[in-house]
Amino acid sequence: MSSERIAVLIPGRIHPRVRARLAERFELLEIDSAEAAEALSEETRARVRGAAVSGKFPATLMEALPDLQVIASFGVGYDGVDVKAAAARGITVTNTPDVLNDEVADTTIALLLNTLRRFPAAETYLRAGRWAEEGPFPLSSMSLKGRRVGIHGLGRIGLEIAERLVPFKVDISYHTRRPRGEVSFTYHESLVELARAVDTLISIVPSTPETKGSINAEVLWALGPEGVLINVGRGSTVDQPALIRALQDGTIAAAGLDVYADEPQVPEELILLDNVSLLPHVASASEPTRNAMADLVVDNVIAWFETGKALTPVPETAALS
Ligand code: NAP
Ligand code: 8YV
Repeated sequence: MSSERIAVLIPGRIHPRVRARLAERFELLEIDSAEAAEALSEETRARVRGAAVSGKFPATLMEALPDLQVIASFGVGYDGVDVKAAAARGITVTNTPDVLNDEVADTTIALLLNTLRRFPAAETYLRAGRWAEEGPFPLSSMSLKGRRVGIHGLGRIGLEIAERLVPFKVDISYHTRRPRGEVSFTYHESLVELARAVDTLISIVPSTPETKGSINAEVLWALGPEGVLINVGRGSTVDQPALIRALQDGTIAAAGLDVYADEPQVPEELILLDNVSLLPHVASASEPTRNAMADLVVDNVIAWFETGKALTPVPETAALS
């Protein structure tokens, strides 16, 4: 195929399957990070026509690669890529939607149950020998039974989460900017209205200027003292200091988090709380799902150079494909 000598850049770390599969067909160039473009000569940078990235791809790197046509981003969320700059330069950006929906939805249910029923703490108790020495682990004060669950973001993953919750016989409602016509779940026009109506808020929205800090003190207050927040979307959508205060002073009861404001940093105040369940951004992190994501990254690059069309371009650059 004609793509054999096309130069594709990987800035920073990426899933090994992306590197291995790209190396079979393309000239692979690697730099330590998106800020290290000067490690390549001007002549080499001028040859780069594709890129695959997990994380940051700033406008400065696009400027350093004058012939760049496509950036294939690993993950469904692509907030690390400056898509506005890419669209302005005519560069197509792709992401990895759908292939991770089931894994992320499954993890969300697990995190919800862990938060309510404190299973990780119960296991730690057993492993420390305390069951035999001190007797049964304390009863959990919370249960999933009878909860009113609100989903913030009923997109590809949010819908999978909602459908998994149906057999748990909980009441389900949601907030998005526009109601999803085809579902029977109750729609709320604002996030704060949703929070007021439920006692369990699951957030699975992208990181955008609009969602930044949207789960704030007012929303947490509306969720109330029985309230539980589960965040599997992005850490930026939560006002993290406000959440820590709300967990410390009983404004809400508990939180289950997979994502944080400044990953991989997790504030000590959160780690010290026993009414939180914390995961290190692992919602999609099984080998089969990460392999499927890696394949979609590579298949997008191949499709672009073979057909001039990407498989899963992000909406902001879809018109270029
Ligand atoms: P999606 O299909 O695009 O769904 C996004 C949902 O959010 C839509 O329902 C959208 O509805 C809603 N939304 C967007 N902006 C909103 C706003 N300002 N206010 C209220 N609702 C808003 O995306 P997805 O595939 O489900 O993924 C969602 C996000 O989950 C990703 O972008 C990523 O950040 C995160 N994620 C995290 C992990 C993890 O490992 N923890 C894994 C996968 C994904 P409207 O457009 O109608 O508002
Ligand atoms: C990945 C994610 O962990 O798809 C996403 O948006 O947050 C996760 O599936 C991440 O993108 C890979 O670093």
